[in-house]
Amino acid sequence: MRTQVAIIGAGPAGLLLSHLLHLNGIESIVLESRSQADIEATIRAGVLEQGTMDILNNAGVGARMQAEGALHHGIELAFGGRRHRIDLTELTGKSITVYPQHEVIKDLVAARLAAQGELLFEVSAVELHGVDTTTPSVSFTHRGEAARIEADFVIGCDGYHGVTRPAMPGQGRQDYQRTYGFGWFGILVESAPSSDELIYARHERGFALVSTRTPTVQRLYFQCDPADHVDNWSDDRIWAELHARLENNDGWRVNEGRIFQKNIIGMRSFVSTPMQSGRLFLAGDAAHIVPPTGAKGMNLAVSDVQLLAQGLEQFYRQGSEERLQGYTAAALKRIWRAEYFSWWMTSLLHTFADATPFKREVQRAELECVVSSRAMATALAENYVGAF
Ligand code: RFL
Ligand code: PHB
Repeated sequence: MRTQVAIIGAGPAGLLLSHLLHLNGIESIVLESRSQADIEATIRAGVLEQGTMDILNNAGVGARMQAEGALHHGIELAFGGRRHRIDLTELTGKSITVYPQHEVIKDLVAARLAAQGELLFEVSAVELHGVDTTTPSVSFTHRGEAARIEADFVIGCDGYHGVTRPAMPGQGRQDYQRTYGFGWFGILVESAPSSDELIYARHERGFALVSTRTPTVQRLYFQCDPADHVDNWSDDRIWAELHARLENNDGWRVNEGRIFQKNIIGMRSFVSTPMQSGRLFLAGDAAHIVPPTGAKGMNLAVSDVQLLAQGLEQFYRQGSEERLQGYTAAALKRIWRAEYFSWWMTSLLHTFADATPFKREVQRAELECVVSSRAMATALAENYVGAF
C-alpha cells in the first residue's frame, strides 16, 4: 500500500488530521489498534475551547456539536462551604462547550467514512521504518495478515502508550515529567445535571468535580489514590464522599442517580521534545500529557494537528518544508502554556499528602484571591477558555 501520510492512532488527533488533510486534497491512511465500537465508546474528555469548536466547525464536522453540545459561559469554584462563579464570557468574551470526546470521535469517523477515507481498525504489531529517510514505511498486521504502508510522512497520534514516541531517535531528546501521587475516580450517573455549570471543588478530603455529559447523564470525579481499585468503592461510599466534599452552605446538593460506570485515572504532566525527527511527527497525547483539571488535553491534540495540517499543506502545495521544520517550536508555545495552567489548577484545588499546615493555608488564600480579584479571575478565565 502507498499513501502520502500514514497516521498511527484514531483518537481526536489522528482522525482530525486525516480529515483536515483530505480537505486539502492530501491522502492518508489511519491505523488504529482498537475497534471502531471501542473508540466510539471510550469516555474521556468533555470540554472544548472555542478555538477547538472553530476548527471543527470550519472543517465541516461541527453540526452535531452545535446542536447537542452545551455552551457554558462560566464555571464555579467551591471551597469553604461556598460556591463562587467565574464568568468566563464576561471576563474574556469567550465560552466553552461541553460535548463528549467520543461524540467528536463519532463525528470524525463518520466524516472520514463518508469521504471513503481509509481507516484500518484492530491493527497490531505496528512498526516504523526509515523515518529518517524521505521514504518511511509502517509495517503492521491487519485481519491476520502482514501488511505495509509506504508513505512520505508518518504521524504518531497514538496517545501516551503508543509506539511512535519510543521510535523517535534517542539522541537530543529531552523529556519533562511530573507525577502527582493522586488520581481521579470518575463516575457516570443517570440523573439530571446538578448544576448548569461545571463545579471545581476544593475540600480537606480532596478535590471533586461536577460535570455533565447530556441532559440525563452527569460526569462526576473525585480525587483518589491512583492505586485504589473501583471495587473498593460501593455506590453508597461514593455518594458519601461526594456529598462530604461538595457540602455547601446554601443547601445545594449533588443529584444522586444510578452509577453506570466507574474508573480511576492517574495524573501526570509530561512533555517530550522535539516532537519531530526526519519524516516522523508526534501530535496530541503521544507527545504530551496534562492533568485533566484544566480540561486541555483534547484541545491541545486539536491545535497540534492543525499546525501539522498547515505544514503538510505547504509541503504539498509549495514544496516548502518551512512550516514543518518549525512545527515543534510552534506547537510547544501552546503546550507549555497549557502545561502551566493545568499544573496550576491542579495545585490550587487538590490536597497534597506532603502539604504542611502553612502550604494548606496558602492554598486557601490563593483561592480567595482568585475569586475576589478580577485580575486573578481573568487570568484563570483566559487560560481556561484558551484565549492565548
Ligand atoms: P488518544 O485519544 O489517546 O488516541 C490515541 C489512539 O491511538 C490508538 N493507539 C494505537 N493505534 C495503532 N497502533 C498502536 N500501537 C496504538 N497505540 C495506541 C489508541 O487506541 C487510541 O485510539 O490520543 P489523542 O488523539 O492525542 O487525544 C488526546 C485526548 O484523548 C486526551 O488528551 C483527552 O482525553 C484529555 N482529557 C481532556 N481533554 C480536554 O481537552 N478536555 C477535557 O475536559 C478532558 N478531560 C481528559 C479528560 C482525559 C481524561 N482521561 C481519561 C485521562 C478527562 C479524563 C478523565
Ligand atoms: C469532563 O467532563 O470529563 C471534564 C470536565 C472538566 C475537566 C475534566 C473533565 O477539567
